[in-house]
Amino acid sequence: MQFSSSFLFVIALITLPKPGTSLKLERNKPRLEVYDNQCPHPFTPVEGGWCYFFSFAAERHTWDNAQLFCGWLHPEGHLAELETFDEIIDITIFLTSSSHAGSHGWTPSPGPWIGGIEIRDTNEFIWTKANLSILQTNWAPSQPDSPTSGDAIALNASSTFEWEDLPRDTELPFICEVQSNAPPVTLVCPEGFFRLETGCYAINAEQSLNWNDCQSYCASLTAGGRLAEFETEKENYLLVDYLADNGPCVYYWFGATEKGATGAYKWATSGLPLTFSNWGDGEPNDGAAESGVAMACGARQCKKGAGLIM
Ligand SMILES: [Ca+2]
Ligand SMILES: [Ca+2]
Ligand SMILES: [Ca+2]
Repeated sequence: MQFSSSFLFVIALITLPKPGTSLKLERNKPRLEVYDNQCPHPFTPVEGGWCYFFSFAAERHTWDNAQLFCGWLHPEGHLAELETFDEIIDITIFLTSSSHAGSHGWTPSPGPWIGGIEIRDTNEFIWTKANLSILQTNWAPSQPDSPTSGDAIALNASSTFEWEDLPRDTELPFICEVQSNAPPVTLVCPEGFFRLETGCYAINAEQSLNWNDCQSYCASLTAGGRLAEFETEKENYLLVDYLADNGPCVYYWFGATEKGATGAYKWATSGLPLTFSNWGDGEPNDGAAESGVAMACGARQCKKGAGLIM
């Protein structure tokens, strides 16, 4: 079976090794510099487009009171929710490279609180404001381990800000968050890439390559290049709309792949399960192992792409 196949990809893994943390501190997108008026007072702008408030030790609260405090600081304020790999990386790099832990009286740990809580006593956690399951984590070894129901997540300022779960009535410092004010500053993409709100991408509709060869080709174009992995549903639809308006109507490989012949799909480089999907009717339907996933532009749907592997 011969399809005209194409691919798209995102760029730039910048590796920042941090010995002693279980989180591999690497970035998969260029980092947004701090910009003027990024954050409302008294929030601190952090590279990556984030706005946080870092409490001092005198402001120690239970998790619930810390959440209230964040709401008093700003109508949209809430305990920090680190929903994406990028956000975890950005805040962890910021905290480990600044003197916050000492100057804010956060050590000895535990603390500060962030905005994740446990569902009953299941060891499953959600971001409360976003009401999202927490899939991308940075737990310290052996965590979560608290037997209390409805525990919450604290960073450990004494050990590179890895996460631990603690009873919510523990009084700790905390980190609040608000959305940044301004539109993102210009993200400079490598030559040949175009920019969308969610990153730098390129498409190649000229060559027919199988999924593995596309992945290799992406890596050859720029440091960290890879088939696109959609961290959010928004990223998926931004690319779908872009392709509908700008790309030829072909199948486009992206960075989801099957592990074995299980029908379970993950993002290839992060290893995270897909948190949303947009399968076409009857998909996925390929019985082969390690199938890649492609988008069919006309239907604006994902199609399992074994037919593209030649
Ligand atoms: Ca956040
Ligand atoms: Ca628990
Ligand atoms: Ca714990």
